[in-house]
Amino acid sequence: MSDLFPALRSTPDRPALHFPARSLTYGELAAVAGAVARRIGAASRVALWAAPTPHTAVGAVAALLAGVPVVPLNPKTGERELAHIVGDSAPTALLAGPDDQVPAALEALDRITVDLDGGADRAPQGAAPLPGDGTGIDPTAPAMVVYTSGTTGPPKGAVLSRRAIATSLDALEDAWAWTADDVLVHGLPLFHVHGLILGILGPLRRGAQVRHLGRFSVDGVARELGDGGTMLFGVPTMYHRLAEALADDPALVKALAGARLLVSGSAALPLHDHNLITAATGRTVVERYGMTETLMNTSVRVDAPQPRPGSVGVPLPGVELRLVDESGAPVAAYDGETIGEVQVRGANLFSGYLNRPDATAEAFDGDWFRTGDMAVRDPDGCVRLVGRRATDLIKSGGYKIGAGEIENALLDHPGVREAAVTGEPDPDLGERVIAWIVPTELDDPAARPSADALAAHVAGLLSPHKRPREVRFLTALPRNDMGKVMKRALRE
Ligand code: MCA
Ligand code: AMP
Repeated sequence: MSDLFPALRSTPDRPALHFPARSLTYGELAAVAGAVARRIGAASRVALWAAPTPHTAVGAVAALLAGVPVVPLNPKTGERELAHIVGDSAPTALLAGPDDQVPAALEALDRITVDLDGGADRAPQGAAPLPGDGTGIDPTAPAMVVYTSGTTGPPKGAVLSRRAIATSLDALEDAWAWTADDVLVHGLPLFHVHGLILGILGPLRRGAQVRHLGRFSVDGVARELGDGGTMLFGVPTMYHRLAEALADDPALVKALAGARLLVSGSAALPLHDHNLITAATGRTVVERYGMTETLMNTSVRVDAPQPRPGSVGVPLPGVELRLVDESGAPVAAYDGETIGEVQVRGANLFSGYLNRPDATAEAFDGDWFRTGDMAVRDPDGCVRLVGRRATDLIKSGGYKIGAGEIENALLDHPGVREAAVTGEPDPDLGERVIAWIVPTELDDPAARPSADALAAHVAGLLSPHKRPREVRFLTALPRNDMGKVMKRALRE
């Protein structure tokens, strides 16, 4: 595990990264990322402006080569969320592309420009071609801090070690027979585990190629998968859009049918979309189950005896998984019926939440991590997820969104007296964010803030994907005797 990316040295001529505007071989990536790594030097922590560009991929590799923890930032993050992340993670430098315009909150950081043309010639005389390829760096040292929402309060930074990343990627190699000859296609955002760790670092660890679409589109998937792509990663919203397009798009049918592996994750892929894709292409989408804090826990294996839509497969090598009942006792049954909370342990786990020992302690039951996901196990060991413990966590477009965080943002709008946020089923996004608002001006509907204004308010303070998709006005929120909002009554 000492060397995270052996292909940087061993196969310099093979293709590594392909983005719409630019491609790099492993040799080019080694030169460019090596030069950036030397400039990162001894920074204590670096932020990464994680736009969907090759600069983000190079910046992440550079930080890993330098052995300096990197904090990927969603370039669309609003001012409050960004201020929290920067304040909490305290980076000393910012990695960004030459054309990236960054908000004022980041201007005080030492900017390290990721220059895709500034490779080997920048290396000082006699410098090692690649600093810190892993030899000498403690595998348990922090490699990345990825921010993730909880039910209340601002997002927490999950600290991921080099070992956790390598362990999880190698477990997927085993489950998916992932080789250097694979060509992965995706259009996922690059500031989360799915797009960045699995979707960029995954292929690079294998010595394989990744083709990033810049942004997801059905046409982009058809083009790149049809032109030599062997694997596709996506969230269920992306597979839903592909499924809906299949009836009128023979090139897309051919592209999906010809892929070696179609993988969905981050949320449940509805059976309806599974069935549409299988009926049109003959392929079964493989689901894997993970979390920012645990990286990947289970997957349907490529050598599974039969397709299992609706199942997230079996625990990956090195992952111990148990179900626990309400009293905290392990559930022994493999009967496809007895529900328990999923708990996991293994070298794939995060090291804790940054600056939040309280939240870290709460997240564990001994050395078992409590995922909050509810599941059953089938007689053959396959796990099926059936729900989530917290109703205040919403999964929309594959993004995890905490209701409390949005409620706090809405309450800061002058037109809002009371606010509650719930998730409702949505055929495209899985769930959509609904805001229930008691306006300040109860008696004058014309003085209410518009739904668009509230959406823009949340997008500007937090992130666009957290904005309410629908706003419903009430004269009062239903509350119980303790004054707590009864969200079930709202939904009914
Ligand atoms: C619209 N937009 C706005 C507003 N309205 N911006 C600001 N204010 C507004 N009021 C913009 C959006 O920013 C976006 O811009 C565009 O309009 C469309 O917005 P939206 O409808 O939200 O996006 P979409 O095109 O429908 O996105 C669907 C999507 C996306 C592409 C599927 O949800 C997505 O990329 N999801 C991936 C989530 C993910 O990677 N999760 C992994 C975390 P623009 O189009 O320019 O962006 S989970 C994880 O990592 C674990 C480990 C796991 O298991 O995987
Ligand atoms: P995040 O914390 O954003 O990384 O999201 C992790 C959560 O996404 C998990 O706890 C699950 O609830 C959900 N998730 C991930 N993969 C799947 C999947 N294949 N099926 C259902 N839910 C999933």
